[in-house]
Amino acid sequence: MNTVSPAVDLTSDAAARAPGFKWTVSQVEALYQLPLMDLLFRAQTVHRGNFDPNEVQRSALISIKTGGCPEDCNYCSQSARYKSTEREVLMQVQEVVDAAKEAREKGATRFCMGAAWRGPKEKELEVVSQMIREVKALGMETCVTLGMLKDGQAEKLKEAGLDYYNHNLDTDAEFYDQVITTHTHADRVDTIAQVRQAGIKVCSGGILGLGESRRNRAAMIAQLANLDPAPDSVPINNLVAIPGTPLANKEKVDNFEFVRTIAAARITMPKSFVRLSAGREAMSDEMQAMCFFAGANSIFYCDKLLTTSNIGANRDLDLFDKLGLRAI
Ligand code: SAM
Ligand code: DTB
Ligand code: SF4
Repeated sequence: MNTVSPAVDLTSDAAARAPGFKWTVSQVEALYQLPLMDLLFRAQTVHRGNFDPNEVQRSALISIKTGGCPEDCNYCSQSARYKSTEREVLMQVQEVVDAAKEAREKGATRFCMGAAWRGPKEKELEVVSQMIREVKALGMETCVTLGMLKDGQAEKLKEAGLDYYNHNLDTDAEFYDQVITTHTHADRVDTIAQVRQAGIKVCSGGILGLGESRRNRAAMIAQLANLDPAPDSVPINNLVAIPGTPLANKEKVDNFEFVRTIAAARITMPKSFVRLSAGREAMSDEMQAMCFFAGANSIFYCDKLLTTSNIGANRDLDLFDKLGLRAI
């Protein structure tokens, strides 16, 4: 057992809220090493200080442009290199708006649109901007994830009414080139800075199960928490192993290690929504409940993620009912 039993120090969570505070990797690693009950208690305490613990935000997700991506992210079905997904063209604006209406009827409050691009071309950005305008007009929050942005593009998205831009750091800067070689961790940080500067809220998190160590996980959490300010929304994905990708046969992350990561995200980013993201379909109700207790307060609420299936609204409604959770 690699846990130690230091006293639960709640005062350090107040210190972490002081302006200019930066997390070291060792400090985050020390959180991971707490006995699970101490870690969960501490995460739940931070959670209750910042959120209603019985409320969970729900976003729907749609792939507006699937496959054929020039990037080589080892986990992704949409890279042109792995031939795991058929390449499709950019969806029509009306098709996307119809999907958003359907999601709104089911109770989603935010609509996320994802495209498998290294980054958008100007013409593509215009079409996506129109999608944003029309989804926004339905009264939903909007989010897009389009890859790296060039100067001026974030401002155009802001003008169209974009609320959130998703761009994950995905993994520790030091581990990044073991998983992705076609762009760098610094490129990701740069796009996040452009998004923030344009006044768009940042959604940035990571993915577990890439073969990273606990230290890599702690480093990724520290790198997210030390973005100034921390992302408004932090998706934590559990690898969905996709046949044909280099990570198709990777060993699964232990459930408690995943819960510890949610708790570490909650403690280090007290005011951010922490999203229990990809991989939920393979989780039991009890595992999801433990993630909510550890501070997750957002989910993807839809039958499909981008190319893989998700739990679906009925099972979610059932679980919310059993746990007494309210959707926001
Ligand atoms: N191309 C854009 C990008 O890379 O930012 C947007 C789409 S990309 C699919 C969004 C995120 O989905 C990735 O950053 C990664 O965290 C997550 N993701 C991709 N494939 C996944 C998989 N097989 N399992 C779990 N999460 C995955
Ligand atoms: C995020 O962090 N996870 C979502 C969303 N942002 C775009 C995507 C999950 C993708 C899971 C694999 C797939 O469906 O292809
Ligand atoms: Fe392309 Fe994004 Fe998939 Fe990487 S994660 S291959 S950038 S769609």
